[in-house]
Amino acid sequence: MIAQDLQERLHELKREKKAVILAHNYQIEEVQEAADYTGDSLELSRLAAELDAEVVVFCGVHFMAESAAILAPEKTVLLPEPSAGCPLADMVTPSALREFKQKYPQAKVVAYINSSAAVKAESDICVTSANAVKVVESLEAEEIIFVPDCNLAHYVSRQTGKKIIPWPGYCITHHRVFPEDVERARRAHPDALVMVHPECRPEVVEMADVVLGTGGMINFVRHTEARKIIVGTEMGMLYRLRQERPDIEYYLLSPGLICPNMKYTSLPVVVAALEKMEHRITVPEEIRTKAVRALQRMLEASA
Ligand code: CIZ
Repeated sequence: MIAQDLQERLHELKREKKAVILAHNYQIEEVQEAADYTGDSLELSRLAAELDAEVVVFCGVHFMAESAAILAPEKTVLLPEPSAGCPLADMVTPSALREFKQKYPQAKVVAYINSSAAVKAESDICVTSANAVKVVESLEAEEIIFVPDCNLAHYVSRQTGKKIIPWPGYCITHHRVFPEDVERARRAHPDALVMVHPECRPEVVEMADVVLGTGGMINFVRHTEARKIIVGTEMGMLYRLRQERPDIEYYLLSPGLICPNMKYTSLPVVVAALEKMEHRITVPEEIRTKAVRALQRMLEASA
């Protein structure tokens, strides 16, 4: 099918199935264009719960669709491409976390939203890159186990001064950026601002002018007077930023900033998902009730 036919078929299917298409900021252009809403994983999961739809097609990776299923258990949540996983989320398992917790019985467990439902269920509270500093500041605990991203854990400990015990996980895409990439990009665009994601290595974060998650980056460009920005996050974000502020010139910090899992979803894959009503993501109720508690605590702490 050609692109025009695919768009039409998608419209038909959406009406027929009472479906809504949600696309993460890192999705490819054609998927972001076809989506009803784009955003970060938490924004999209909240929309999944609030929107008047029976089916939610979550164009992103597995943990994101799981978060939608946690917050919207009465809806059918589809992940169009079942192999779209998150290596960072896979770096911590519930059993390994349970074992780790025994070493630090006094510690509170903070789970980055990039984790499985089962890991969230083992945690006291969740965070996103946008609210991690505020949420961790609100905790009274002396010790905090932070899973699974050690770079975000480091950033939060620097910002809050809290004692954080990091889990040794990392995002394979952001961790691939080095200080030399920042130097090279600054040399090529000396009058551009450097904006990076806190999943980058601490040495990279240290060199940046602005450190924000994807939602924060979108807000930032809405208001900035900067005309050139070097962007240190997954390349799909450039499309989203251009939609918001087309007058700004954006440069990707490093050609390595591409998440293969985010690129598996294409328009034909989304259409096929709705046609076949695949691949349904569900969370067992005993895990969901615990995971939703950790998410709700985060929403209260970051309100
Ligand atoms: O939570 C998200 O959506 C991710 C993966 C990154 C971000 O900064 O928004």
